[in-house]
Amino acid sequence: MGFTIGALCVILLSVFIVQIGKARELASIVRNDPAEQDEINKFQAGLGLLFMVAFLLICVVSFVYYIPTSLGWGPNTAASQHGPEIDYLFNLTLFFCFIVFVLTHIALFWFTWKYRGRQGKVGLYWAHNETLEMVWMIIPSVVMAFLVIGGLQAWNKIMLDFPDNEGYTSVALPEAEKEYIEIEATGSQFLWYLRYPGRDGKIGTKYFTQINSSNQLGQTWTDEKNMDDFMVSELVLPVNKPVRVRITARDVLHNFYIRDMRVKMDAVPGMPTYFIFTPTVTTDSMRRRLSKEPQWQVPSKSDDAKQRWETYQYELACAELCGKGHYSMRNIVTIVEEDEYLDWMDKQEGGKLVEVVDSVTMDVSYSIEKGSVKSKYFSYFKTSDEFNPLTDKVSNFEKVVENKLIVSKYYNDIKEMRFAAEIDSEAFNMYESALNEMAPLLKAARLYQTSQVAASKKNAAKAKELYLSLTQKTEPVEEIIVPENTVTS
Ligand SMILES: [Cu+2]
Repeated sequence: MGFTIGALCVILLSVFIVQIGKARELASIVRNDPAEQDEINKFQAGLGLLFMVAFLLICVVSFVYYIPTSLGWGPNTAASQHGPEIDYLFNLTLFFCFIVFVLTHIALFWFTWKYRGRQGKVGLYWAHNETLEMVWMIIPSVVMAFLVIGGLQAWNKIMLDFPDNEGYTSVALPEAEKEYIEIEATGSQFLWYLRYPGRDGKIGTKYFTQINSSNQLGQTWTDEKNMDDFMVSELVLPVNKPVRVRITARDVLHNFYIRDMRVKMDAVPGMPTYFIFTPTVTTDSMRRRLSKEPQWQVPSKSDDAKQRWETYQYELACAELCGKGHYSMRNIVTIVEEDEYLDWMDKQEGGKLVEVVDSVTMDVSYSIEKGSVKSKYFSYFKTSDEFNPLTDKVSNFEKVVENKLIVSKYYNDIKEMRFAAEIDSEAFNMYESALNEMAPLLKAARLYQTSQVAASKKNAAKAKELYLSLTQKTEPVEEIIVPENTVTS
């Protein structure tokens, strides 16, 4: 309301000044007084100078005012490895533009003041001036060359692709050099299809003729690489690991944009593009960074009980106006530590263990519940009566997942036992060291491939052995409370 009234006042005032000026001008023509005409010109040019000062001041003040929300300033520094370079280029461009902006505005209004109409003064006719033309061509071209070459160098560095033939490989979790995670984002009116490669680290092939209501990307089911690919609505990525996003579109132009990561690339139908970036700030650290800023210490719009910084999320948005539902193409991006990432991967892969008790020996063993794996491949064939071309591979895949779930079960059981034990007691330390021993087994179990069924089975057996040695050793100890669901044999 206040703003509307203010704006209205400004408009009325300007109309008033213009009308007064017009009336004076008309009066001077009627009176035919040249001196008065000079006075009017002086007044108008003076107003121009005043406007210039006010305008430049407003520009500077608004810039300072918006610093807390400007990219590359205040808390909004980039959260990816290449980001600071882009911020630097933006600021360098801003610096030169600011100088040109101020100088040209001063020149514009100063000239209207200095060369305002005066009686007896005639304008000078200047056909051209070579020195002047040289100056206004050479200075901008040097500055432009400097900016463009700097930008090109940064662009080439950022867009350096990972070639397959130089030992770069896409994996589920990069741990060595030349390893990266490849994910796929497909723009579609009006949502993003986000696909992860699963434990094999390879995105399966797709072909547009295969697209139907239950196969939105057109994945080809004869390709083994598709078996573990899963689709998500929220991007979760581990911190400090290189990510290559394969960007495609199903219908019209879209744009894959993660502001905080300084990632922006068109999604073009029929022409895959890509962007490589390494997130360097987890969502949690970003929130902590924002918590120090006064404008983030206010109640959150999405959750009254929380402060604004507590609900901050990185966001993937479509940055190409692609139709009337364009605004809905936004997904949350969460950057987490490696452990959390692996836990999340487990949830996406799915799978459920069922307990099997041998009726003779009463031995307990575990196996996977058929159809509990959650990848796109499994959910597709769960509801479709199409022939599954990879039936034998499917059972191997389920075996590998089963072995992981077994290791994971033992790991979590020991964790619970440690939780129940008194901190720093003998039992606690024993569980602690068992967990340390178990951790690499769990990690390996998460990354075994279909071709490594035997290895994954051995791995699970090792975990079982470790678990049994522990429970058998601790059973007689009285003060240990064994949780109800712990299985002993
Ligand atoms: Cu779009």
